Amino acid sequence: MKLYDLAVSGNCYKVRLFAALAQIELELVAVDFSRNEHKSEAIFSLNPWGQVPILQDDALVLRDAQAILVYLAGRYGGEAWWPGEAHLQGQVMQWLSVAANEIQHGPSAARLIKKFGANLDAPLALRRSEHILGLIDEHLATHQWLAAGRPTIAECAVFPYVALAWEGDVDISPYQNIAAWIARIKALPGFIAMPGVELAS
Ligand SMILES: N[C@@H](CCC(=O)N[C@@H](CS)C(=O)NCC(=O)O)C(=O)O
Repeated sequence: MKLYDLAVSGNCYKVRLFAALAQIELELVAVDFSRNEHKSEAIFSLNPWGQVPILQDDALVLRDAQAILVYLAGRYGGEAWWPGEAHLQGQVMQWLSVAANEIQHGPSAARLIKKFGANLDAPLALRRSEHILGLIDEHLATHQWLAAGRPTIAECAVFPYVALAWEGDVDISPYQNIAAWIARIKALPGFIAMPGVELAS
């Protein structure tokens, strides 16, 4: 099973992290953004959006980190990561949507601006970051994990850009419940790092 991948991408890390935690073997295919490979015919033929991550599992090709997490967990990860009960699936989905929306337009956008020079609205990204981080922190004041009372793919979707927020000059030190949750995730067996996210010391 192939993952078309970029090492510094938080979206790709969502998938790499889940595969590591769930012990799912992936063949990483590095896509060289410095050579614009993500806009090559080869990539467009797999994903017309010209973005990574892309998962290729035999004849199946999937784009979007959240969709890939649902597929991998449902097909290979067992109920631990993607519960069978509809009400728990709904709870996990709430957080996958947060990862694709509020986090993408908050901490992820702030990082794109600061680290990669993206032409986006920096004050807006910072305001959005504070808003969503405040909400997550409030939720984690009464929950150990985001959904279902155990670590699920919701953690894999939300964790990367929260842990990488500092690279966008987003200060996460006021959020003590988030700090504790980050430590719990880093303590999970199989946890892996990425540039900007260290292993637990
Ligand atoms: N909705 C997608 C977004 C993927 C995405 O934005 N990927 C970035 C790398 S993190 C990318 O390939 N950007 C290149 C581009 O948009 O042209 C997901 O969640 O996977």
